[in-house]
Parts: sequence; structure tokens; C-alpha cells
Amino acid sequence: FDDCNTLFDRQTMVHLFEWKWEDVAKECEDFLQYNGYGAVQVSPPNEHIMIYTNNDVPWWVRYQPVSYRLISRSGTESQFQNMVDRCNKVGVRIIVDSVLNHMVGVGQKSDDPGRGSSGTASFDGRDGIESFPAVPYSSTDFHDPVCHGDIQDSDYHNNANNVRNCRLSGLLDLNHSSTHVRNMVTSYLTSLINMGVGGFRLDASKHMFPNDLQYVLERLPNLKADIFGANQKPFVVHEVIDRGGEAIKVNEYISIGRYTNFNFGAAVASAIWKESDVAGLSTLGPGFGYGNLDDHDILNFIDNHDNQRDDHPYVLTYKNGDEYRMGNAYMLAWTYGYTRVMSSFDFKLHDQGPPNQGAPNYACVNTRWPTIRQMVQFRAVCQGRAATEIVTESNRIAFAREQNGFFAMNNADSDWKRQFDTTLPSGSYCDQYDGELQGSMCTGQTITVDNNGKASFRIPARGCIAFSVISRIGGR
Ligand code: LM2
Repeated sequence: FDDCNTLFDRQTMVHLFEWKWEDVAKECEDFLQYNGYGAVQVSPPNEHIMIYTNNDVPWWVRYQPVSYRLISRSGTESQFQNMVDRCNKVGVRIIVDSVLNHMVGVGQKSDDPGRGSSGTASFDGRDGIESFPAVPYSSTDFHDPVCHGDIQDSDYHNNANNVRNCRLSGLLDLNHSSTHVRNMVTSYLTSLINMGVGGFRLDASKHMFPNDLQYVLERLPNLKADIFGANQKPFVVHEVIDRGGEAIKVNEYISIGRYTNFNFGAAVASAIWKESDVAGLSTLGPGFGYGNLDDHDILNFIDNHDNQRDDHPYVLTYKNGDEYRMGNAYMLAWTYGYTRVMSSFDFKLHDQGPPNQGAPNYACVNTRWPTIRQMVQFRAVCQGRAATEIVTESNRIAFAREQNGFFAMNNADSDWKRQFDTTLPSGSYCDQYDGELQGSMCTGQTITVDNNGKASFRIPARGCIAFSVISRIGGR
């Protein structure tokens, strides 16, 4: 389940958080396939609750399943299938965010005023009733006899069983040791595989027992051979937050997939905020610190949809502007792990839903970050190339990607000017961090590499530079 099943030179996943299926399909065709993206993580596609407050529907309704039918705010089953087909056709895989741990919050009912579901299923989440006829689940499919209440804060440190048996903020907790529940979630994931998806981000894996998940995952069919080749297992990344000090450890999950490495974004943020030194990022990899496991065990990212909404995020988010650009650029230039970038929507309030849920003619502000686009391409062309010629100074790091690329970050408050060994073929290169090559014109700094691969240039204070064989002026 570690294998991302993406094309060799497409080593980045993008989370198109809350995007509609029709828009994802267009994005695969018009943008992702040309820019080195291998996969899209999509929001949960199954039927979920609806809650209308002040003309808004919070983003988190997607994390309260009502059934496993494919009808959500993002679209219908046929729109989902159409997206999977169109993305696969251009070599971009679909990774489905799958909510298996729970159903709705206790008390939610389909006939409450202002409530309902994204489809037509009725449900009754009142304590003890717990009825979801469209799956079907009934009260005996939940963990109530083992734990009838919420996970307590202290459980995270000292009671692994409670974290897995009790309710996560009131969400009705499915019992995955039950044969019926296992069959229902297995058939849900199986149907997605048969539609052509490449894998899953399993929501709240920490809150499910690894052996129950293993039972389900081992019973899944192989991916569709006409798309992925013979005998390919789905990619699985477990959402497990473990930054140390937890009763539940990430190591419990790495034999059944990868895990979401929350320690990576934290290390990058602290370096860029100068709580540590970016020079130390030259060792960010297995063994760097707690939770940074082997390459094939992890998915790295700067921020995700949860921690970007924290009151005081411990990671960089789009609200950090240039610092976010630096963090993402380092992640994409560096050799560690499979990487995921975030494509979200601007928000003021934690619960705020996406902007496109009202009338069809919503005003959509498209703010793709040119640096991230360039750096995903950089990562693609540098795939398989080691980081060499690593240079560090106080608050500075630079490295080559073995004859294919060169990256430097200067987090100091003064310019960094010196000669580097780039390992690149001689020629003129265009900076992909602050500029880009458009035909034969470079919109940013031009770097001249001599016959020995050496180049002297300046990296602005609190800035980066990146160039590679695809930004060589006049071609490779
Ligand atoms: C996750 N990973 O393990 C998701 O990444 C995260 O976004 C989900 O929480 C969580 N697990 C459960 O799937 C979000 C959101 C919560 C929200 C839940 C359920 O962060 O705030 O909880 O989805 O929609 C909401 C209310 C909460 C209420 C709960 C149950 O915010 O106050 O608790 O519904 O009604 C009483």
C-alpha cells in the first residue's frame, strides 16, 4: 500500500479541497498533467449531512457520512466517474479521502430543520437509535457497548483503547471488528477501486484499530489493470497525527500503508520562523527527529485542511505569504518522501464552507501560486536524483539535484552571494522560484553555469532560487 501508483516523473499530489468533480476533471486536463502532478486527493465523495447556517454550509459536513452512496457537495456518482476517467486518461490518479471511522455527530437527524443530507437518504443519529438505512447500519454496528461517550483529552496520552472505541467529538463510532461493518466499508472501497481510483487517504486512522484496517485492506481487489498494470495494490495513506507523546504511534500503521507526517511541516515552519536554522533542513529525512520515518512510510506536506485552520497554526499556511512559498519550495526541491501540496479556499472563519456552494455563477478568484507550479515541475524533473553539493551557512542551505537541478534558500536578512557547484551542464538558466522561462525569455534572474558546472550568483535575503534542466535558456 506504500506505492503511489503515479507516473515516475509525477511525484507530487495536490489536495483539491472541496473542489467539484467537474472542476477537478478540468484541472487534470488543463493544468495538472502539464505541471508534474501525479495525483489529486479529493474530498469525501459519499453522501454527507447538510447544515445551513447564515447561508453557509461548513466544510466539515464532508466528515459526517450518511451513507456510502456517491452524492456529495462535489457532485453525483456519474460526475465522479467522469472525473476519474478523465484524470486517469491524462495520467493523474484520484486518491479518495475516505471516512470510515464514524457516521454523523450524535443527535443529527435528516428531518431536523436546516439539516438534511447531500442526497436523499434518511438517517437518525439520535443516541441509541443510530439508524442509517441506506448503508445499512443500525445501532448494533457502533461502539456504544464498549464506550458510550466522547474521547477525553487525556486519552490521547494514556488510553489507546478509548481513542479507538469512544466518539471523536460526538461522532457515532463504528465498530470495525464487526463482520457487517467490515463488509460495508470493504464494499465501499472496492466500488471506488472498480471505478478506477488509485488509492485512499483514510480519515482518522488513529481512531481505528490497525488490525481491523488490515483486515479490510487485504480484502480489496487490485487496481484496474488496464490503467495501473497487473497486480497493483491501492495506495493508502493513514491520517494519524503523532508528533510524539501519543498513546497511539505512527509505527502501528506503516505495515498497512504510509502515514501523514505532521512532523515535516512543523520542522520546516520552525526553521523558516528562525526558531531553528534552515541549515538543519539539510538532514530532514529519516531519523531527523520523532516521526520522520523512511521515505516509503510517509506523505509529507507543509499544511493540511485541519492545521491551516488552527487559531495559531504551528505550520506555514497561505496566510504566511512568502514564507509559505519558501516552505513549499524547499519541500518540493528536497528529496524526502512523497509530497502533497494544498489547494484550498481563502477563509476568515474556521467553519466557513467553500465559496462555490450557492448560485452557479459564483465569483471565483483563481490564485494559483506560480512558484509552486514551477517547483512541482522542478521536483518532477529531479525525480531519482540525489541531493549533492550541499552547502550550509547560518540560516542558509543550498544543494544540487545531481545534474538536473539546483536549489538554494537564504533565510538570513542579508543577500547571499557566492560561487556554487551546480552539477548542471554549462549554459544559462532561468530562476524558477521568482520567475520562469517563457519560450526563450526569462522573467527572473538568469544564472550562468560554466563548463565545470560552477556558477556565481546572489540569493536575495529571505528568498530562494531554483533552476533545473527544464529552465535552461535555449533548451536542454
Ligand atoms: C479528521 N481526521 O482524522 C479530519 O481531517 C477532520 O477534518 C475531521 O474533523 C475529523 N477527523 C473527523 O472526521 C472535522 C472538523 C470538526 C467537525 C468534524 C465532523 O474539524 O470540527 O466536527 O469534521 O464534521 C463538527 C463540529 C463539532 C461537533 C461534531 C459532531 O465542529 O463541534 O462535535 O461536528 O457533530 C460536537
